[in-house]
Amino acid sequence: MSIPASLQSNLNATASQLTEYFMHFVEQQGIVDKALQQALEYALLNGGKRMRPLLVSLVGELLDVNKKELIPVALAIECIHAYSLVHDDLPAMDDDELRRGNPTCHVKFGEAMAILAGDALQSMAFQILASAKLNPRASLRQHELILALSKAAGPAGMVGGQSIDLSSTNKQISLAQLNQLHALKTGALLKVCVTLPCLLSENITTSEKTVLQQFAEHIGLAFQIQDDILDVTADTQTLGKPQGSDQQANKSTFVSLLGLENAKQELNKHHYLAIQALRSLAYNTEKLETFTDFMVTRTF
Ligand code: GRG
Repeated sequence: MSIPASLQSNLNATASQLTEYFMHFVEQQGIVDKALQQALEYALLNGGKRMRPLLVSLVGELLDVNKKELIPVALAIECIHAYSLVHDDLPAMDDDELRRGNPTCHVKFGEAMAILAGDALQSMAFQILASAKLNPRASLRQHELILALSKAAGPAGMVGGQSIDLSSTNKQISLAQLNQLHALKTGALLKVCVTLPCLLSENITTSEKTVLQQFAEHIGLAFQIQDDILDVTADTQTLGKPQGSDQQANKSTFVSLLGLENAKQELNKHHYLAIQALRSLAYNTEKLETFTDFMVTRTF
């Protein structure tokens, strides 16, 4: 299943501007160790659906944020996402050999270099946000952008979720605990894709921001549930990772906890609530609704 036609031009524009900004940024750094440069470029540029940058672009468009301001924001988030995947694939974590149908970063460049590439991508994310040339009004919010991303990525966000995930391996956990784990591990970064464009918007009200964040929480959980469903239903070629890999690692998933049918119900619930949140807003949310439908029905 490919991206819906109505989102294709947003995705194409965002993806190409992101690559251009990234390449220019990397060039400016004057990285001495070319092996490190190759590894971090591989992690960021070697495929990926660019769902987070697309979400930033769609929320920005909804709120009439200048497109130029959104690119560094989208790139900073994608750098955090790419670093998290590189570290998640390491032998000490999920020990995966394939990512996006290609060798994982540590398989291609060695474990130590993959750790460093992840570290570099993480610091680059904040450097990109801190050095972004925003318009005078938006630049007043620059520290808030950095603060929100650091919270979402850090111990009370994505890293915290990953840590709970690792410590709950081989343990029975409740649905509430699984929801909390994924709200942090996968959800925090998706939520910040909404929070950052809201910070750049000049007109958004507090209640509209709350509704958009609720929308993001539901798509975050729906995205993870669909990932768990795909893990048991899709073939290896499609996902680029071994089928049932989370089950093999003895991790609780929505499917292992609820069964396939109830996991699908849970997915439908979050899908419905995400759409309801959007429809309660006085904006044209058609594209974000299409994005939501795609996130929950994706097959890759
Ligand atoms: C190592 C600090 C640290 C955190 C890792 C997000 C994460 C935390 C690990 C990823 C594990 C995983 C596969 C979760 C399932 C949902 C998910 C985030 C899938 C990957 O995101 P996509 O599908 O990836 O957007 P692409 O390749 O399209 O960029």
